[in-house]
Amino acid sequence: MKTTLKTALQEQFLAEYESSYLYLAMAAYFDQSGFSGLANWMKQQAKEELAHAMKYYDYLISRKETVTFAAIAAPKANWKSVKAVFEDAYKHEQKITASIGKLADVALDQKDHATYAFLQWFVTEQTEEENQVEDILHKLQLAGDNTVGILMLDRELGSRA
Ligand code: OFO
Repeated sequence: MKTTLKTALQEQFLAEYESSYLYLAMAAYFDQSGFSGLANWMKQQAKEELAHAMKYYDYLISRKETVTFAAIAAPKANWKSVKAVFEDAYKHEQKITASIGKLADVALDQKDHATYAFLQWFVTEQTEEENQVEDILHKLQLAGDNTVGILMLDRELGSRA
């Protein structure tokens, strides 16, 4: 595998851990604010991100490439509202979608079809992740400052397993 592609995959492995860390920080913010359902949703999301990281780990190993480790920056810990948390989550997913798009471009550029095929799962997954967060944001927009509406969403998101 060419160095640029290998480095990009190693960086994405780290980015998935960063995502997990960010969502766990969001979960803690919700738990500490009394929204256990929203916290549950974020904890499940944090677990999914770890599973994504492992896909990169396994792929690098399967291609006989090195898995590299680096420090993970501390995520933000405070937000001004429930909506602000999901706005950040949405921006974060858009950023991840863009970086997977770039990774796929590099794979195509280098005619590494195996990596390009591997990345297709993530391309599909990102559409789903962006849609899920967008849907929650839409519900929060409808709820506005209505606490009952936010508590109903808290109950709904508490069932994510
Ligand atoms: Fe790994 O999908 Fe979100 O960031």
